[in-house]
Amino acid sequence: MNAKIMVLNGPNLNLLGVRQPDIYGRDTLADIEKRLRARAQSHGLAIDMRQSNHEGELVTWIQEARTTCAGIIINPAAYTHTSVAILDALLACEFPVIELHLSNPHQREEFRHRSFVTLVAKGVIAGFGAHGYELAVDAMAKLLKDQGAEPKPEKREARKRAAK
Ligand code: CA2
Repeated sequence: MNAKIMVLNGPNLNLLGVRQPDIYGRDTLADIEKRLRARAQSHGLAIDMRQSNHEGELVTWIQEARTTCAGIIINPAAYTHTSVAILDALLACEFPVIELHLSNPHQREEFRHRSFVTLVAKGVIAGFGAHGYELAVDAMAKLLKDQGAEPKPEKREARKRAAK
């Protein structure tokens, strides 16, 4: 079976394509998922894409991914800036985490400049709109390929950063 990547989307991202197209674009989450599935397949990967408006549900899905997936791509939306619970769940994962944003939070209000998830993310993709999802799956495919060649101690480093 193909390795599976969990693609998680946080609160209000179910409104994509419906409101605020100037910031978040015109694609719906379903449009994005369709393109992402094809892109993942081209790398020999499967995706499991989900969206929730609830922090606890996202935490439960991250825990589920620990045993079913090879990596997580996550757009935590507003929880990026607030959620220690999501950070802790990701810290318990042994696989690569990629943080993703449609907009570039660093060009926006100051409260969006801090990300808890960044402490555990291998990398961050931000500001490329819906195309960022495909960039993230390309990056994940490369990470997993490289990881197959040489296992990395990256989680230990992330835990050290989070403990500071
Ligand atoms: O740029 C991103 O992807 C964000 O994660 C989006 C979050 C925001 O809180 C982060 O700072 C950056 C907001 C998602 C809200 O999505 C909507 C989509 C369409 C209409 C309204 C909200």
